Amino acid sequence: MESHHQSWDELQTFSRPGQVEFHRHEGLIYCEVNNQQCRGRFYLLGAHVTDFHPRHTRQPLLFMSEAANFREGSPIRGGIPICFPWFGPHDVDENAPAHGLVRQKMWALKEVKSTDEQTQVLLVNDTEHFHVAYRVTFAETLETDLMVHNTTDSTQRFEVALHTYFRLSDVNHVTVRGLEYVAYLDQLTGETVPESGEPIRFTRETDRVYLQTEDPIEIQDPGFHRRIRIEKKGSESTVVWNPWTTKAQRMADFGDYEWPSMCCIETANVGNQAISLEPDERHHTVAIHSVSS
Ligand code: TA6
Repeated sequence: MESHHQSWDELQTFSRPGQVEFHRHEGLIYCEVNNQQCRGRFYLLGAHVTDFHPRHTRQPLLFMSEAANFREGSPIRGGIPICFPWFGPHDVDENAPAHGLVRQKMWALKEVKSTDEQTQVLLVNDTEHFHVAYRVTFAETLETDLMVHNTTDSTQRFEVALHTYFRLSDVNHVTVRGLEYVAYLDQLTGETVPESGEPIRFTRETDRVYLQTEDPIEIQDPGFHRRIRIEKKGSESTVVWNPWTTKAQRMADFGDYEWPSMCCIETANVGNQAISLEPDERHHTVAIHSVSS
């Protein structure tokens, strides 16, 4: 797993005053994006999108914890962590970091394409078996496209999740639609739960991997008078998570009272839906996030 450390001067070659600007926060470099449609922000650490605020909605789309860490070797709590090349705990190495390696490493910024209407950035990294390229388009919608390329001469398997944290008025009042007819693996009990025919409402710690689903998801948030929509391509798993009270208290980089303000809807390929690539084969996992009132 490479960690790229681009120089400040090299990054400045991508900057455009008022549209693409680089700043430092707690020793980490981030890029602030502005265009007519939205404001956005991403860190080179983990190619981590931490802010997306379309101009037509009052609240930013993404949740960020006020207790988040900003240091290499530690994931940032909130925004869109990239879980790759495994999801959750490593299946054999208990000392390996949860959710893979890339969210704790520095990525390299390769391309910035900026117009008045949108800003598209390309960040890359390399692991032992894969070249990874992450294309993010900040516009009226936020499009995230993670391309994985098998750079070895043998078949390689990986899991992936774009682990998006959404900002909510109150998780007790939201409804999640699009998964009514999909079974899920309950990560808390290990049981597979059959389709319910009902939309999701959060009443306790919720940690579910919905299997075999490519359908769009919609979060209805009456408190913010908006609906968040997640459309996806190349993803057959959807993870739904809220830590609720006890787990929130156990997470040092998450405020004890922040859990009502968020939920994660993750565009993923995990477990039985992990991806196997032949030599030189590529796969894209795409999530398109939008907000409407
Ligand atoms: O996606 C849900 C989940 O796997 C939960 O089990 C919880 O651990 C969450 O991810 C956050 O994981 P992290 O390693 O970022 O604390």
